[in-house]
Amino acid sequence: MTAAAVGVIGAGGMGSRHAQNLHRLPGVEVVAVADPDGHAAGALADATGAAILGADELIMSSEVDAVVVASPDETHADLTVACLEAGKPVLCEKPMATTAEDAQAVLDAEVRAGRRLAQIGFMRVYDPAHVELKHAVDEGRIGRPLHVRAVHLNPPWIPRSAETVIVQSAIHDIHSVRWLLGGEIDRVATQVVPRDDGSARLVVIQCWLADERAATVFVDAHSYGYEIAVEVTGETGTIVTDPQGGLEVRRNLERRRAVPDGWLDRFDAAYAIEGGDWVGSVIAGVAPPGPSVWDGYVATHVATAAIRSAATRQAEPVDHCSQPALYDESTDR
Ligand code: ISE
Repeated sequence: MTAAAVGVIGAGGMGSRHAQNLHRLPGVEVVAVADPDGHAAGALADATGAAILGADELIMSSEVDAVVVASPDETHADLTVACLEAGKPVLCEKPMATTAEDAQAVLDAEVRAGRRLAQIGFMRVYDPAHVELKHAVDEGRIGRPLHVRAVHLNPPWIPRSAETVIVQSAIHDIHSVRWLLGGEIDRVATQVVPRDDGSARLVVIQCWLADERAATVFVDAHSYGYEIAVEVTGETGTIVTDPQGGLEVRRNLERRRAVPDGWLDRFDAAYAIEGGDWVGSVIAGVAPPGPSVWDGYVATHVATAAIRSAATRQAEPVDHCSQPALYDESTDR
């Protein structure tokens, strides 16, 4: 294949961002979009020259080589299964699934397909700051990594339950922990600090790795702006990403920095690199290079254990099946 015709399901912020990034790439055409919101679908179709189709129609269309799933979270698993059953490469936004059962269905579908076709949108693995951190850890600059501290601040936002904050926000940090430590989380303990209306303000997840290393995930669901910071402590030192970035303006006895208002701004570069990497694998006809269905599956299991722990107020084990042979050849993302 020398070109790719992509269909995008979901014309909200994320779907539009992927569509526009892909549309700019040589050899890539966004040929179809699907969204029950006719206005959003129309705007994205106008911007990219795509046709508007229903989601199932888009997946089955012979005009569509590969699909981006960026619809509401609880629809990701079914749509991804449909793509896998149709033999189409798919970039599925995180979370791959919102329940352990749905995660199992996606894993089973890809194993049945017998080849890796899906990439999951844990885009931090494409973020230049995270990539630099990962290289420094892998080069052994701080010796064996022992602990990850992930700090995830969302701007003041719609009230969300602890469950939603975990599957929608903390799931990124869960993937970061596995990626940066190169190990599996086998137990979690969650504490939720509520807001007055009962929604979650802070979600703190303490993670035990199978080999007794540790991680701490801290999400503030309603903070002052959008900030993502990661600190890795190793045997001989600590590495921290700079959550600040950008310019500091000094005047009138003040130092001021702008803070991103959300992920589309903060991870602008990551989304563009992610889309290019994924569609490059579609054109080359090879397995997707980024986070796999196995990564999406394990992250969902850690998230559901964290949700259980928030309810029981006890540490909860993370139980899931062992890694199918299809995922033996892992990527370094
Ligand atoms: C949102 O859905 C995202 O995917 C962002 O990357 C994440 O940082 C945010 O917390 C989520 O709500």
